[in-house]
Amino acid sequence: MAEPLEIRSGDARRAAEVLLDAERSVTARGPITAHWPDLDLPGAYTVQREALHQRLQRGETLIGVKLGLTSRAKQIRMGIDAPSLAWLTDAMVLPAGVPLPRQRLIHPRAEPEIVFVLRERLAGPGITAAVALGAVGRVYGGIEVIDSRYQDFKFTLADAVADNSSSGLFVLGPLGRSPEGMDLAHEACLLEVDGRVVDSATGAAVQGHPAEALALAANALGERGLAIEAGAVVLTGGMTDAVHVQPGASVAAHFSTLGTITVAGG
Ligand code: OOG
Ligand code: MG
Repeated sequence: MAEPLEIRSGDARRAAEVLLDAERSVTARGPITAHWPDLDLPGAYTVQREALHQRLQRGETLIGVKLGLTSRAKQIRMGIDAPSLAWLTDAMVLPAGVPLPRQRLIHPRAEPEIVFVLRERLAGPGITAAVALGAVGRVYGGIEVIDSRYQDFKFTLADAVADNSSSGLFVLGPLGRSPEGMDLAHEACLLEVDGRVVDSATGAAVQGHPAEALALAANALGERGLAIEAGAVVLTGGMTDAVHVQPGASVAAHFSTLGTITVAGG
C-alpha cells in the first residue's frame, strides 16, 4: 500500500483523493489540517465537493444530503458546536437486513436519525421549518453508520466537513409516513445494543424539530447556489450520541411511530 501522500495547503483535489484513498483502503489517517492548517470551512466544503466529484466520476449517483452535528448529544461528543452538511450517494445505502460490510469500514458507529424524502425541490434562502416540511413526501426512521477516515474520530469541524462528515452507510426504516399529522418533535427513539437500551431521544433533540434541520440545510446550500432536489434523501442528523458497532453485535433503533431498524455488526 502506498504511503498517503502529503497534501499541500490549498490543494483541494489532492486532499479529496487522500481521503477517498483512506476510505478505499480502510485505513485511518491523521487530520487534513495537519498539512493544511488554515483550512477554513469554505475550503473544507471545496474539498468535500471535489470528493463528491470524484465519487460521481467513478460511477456513484448523488441521492441526497446529510446533516451532521444537529443535536447537542452529537455536538458535545465531538466538541464541535455547529451543524455541517455532506453528500449521500447510492453507494452509501445499506439495504435493510444486510449485515454491516465490516471489511469496508474502519471503526463504524451507529446513530438513529429521522430521514426525509423530498416530494418537492427546496432552494434557500428564506426556507422556514414549515416550508421545509411542506416539501417532504415521506418521513422514515433510519440508522446512519458513520465511519471517520481520521484516527480515533479526532478532527476539527473543517476536517470533518472535508471528510464528508464521516459518511459511511445508512439504513432506512420499514415505514415511510406522510409528515401530515405527525408530531416529529415528539417522535421518540430508543437505541439498543444487543437488546439493552443504551440511549434515547425525541425528534426535538435535532434543532428543536427535524424540519428545522432540513430548513438549515436548504438555506446553507442556497448560499452556495445549490438546492435539494425532489426525490432527495435527507438525513437530519444523529438524535443521540453514536454507538460503536462491534463485530457480532446488533444495534436497533425503535421509533415510536416509524418502526424499528436493526443493523447487525457483521
Ligand atoms: C460527524 C458526522 C456527524 C451526525 O449525524 O451528527 C453526523 C461525526 O460525528 O463523525 O453524521
Ligand atoms: Mg449522522
